[in-house]
Amino acid sequence: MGFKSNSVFDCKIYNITKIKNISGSITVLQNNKNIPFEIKRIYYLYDVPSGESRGGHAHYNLNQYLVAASGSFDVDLDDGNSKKSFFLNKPDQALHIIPGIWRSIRNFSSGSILLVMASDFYLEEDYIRTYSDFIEEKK
Ligand code: T46
Repeated sequence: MGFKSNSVFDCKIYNITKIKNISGSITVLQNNKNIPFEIKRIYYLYDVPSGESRGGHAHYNLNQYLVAASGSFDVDLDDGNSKKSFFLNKPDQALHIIPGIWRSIRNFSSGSILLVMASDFYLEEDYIRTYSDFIEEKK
């Protein structure tokens, strides 16, 4: 496992326990318990206009859990060889994106919220923002 060899087939959706009762549901993520990396940053995307897409980059080192906290969207992953798409629409499911994967997120439903748990702080130097650079780096 590593930036160059990481594949879209290593990115998976994990089911997280939903604690449900008559007054609603709660889902919990805890470091060293049910997430395979230590969370250093949480951010969320919202107010995405209809037809807009996000992402369009890869990371050298970042691990992320993506959750549809509300609504739904499609996540397209590309490792330079293979592509795989995921549909997220459940707050008790998380998509793990490992380093070395190009991603685009599209088809945001109205009012949707994309919650991201990340393994590191915001570092612009961890981004590859040009697809041709990504393909070069994966060789
Ligand atoms: C990813 C997808 C799902 C910050 O200042 N701090 C942050 O932690 C983040 C995430 C962004 N920013 C700034 C940098 C840009 O000026 O917010 C602006 C938009 O960032 P970006 O174009 O990277 O946004 P997305 O939605 O395309 O990508 C983000 C994450 O950057 C990325 O890691 O996987 O969400």
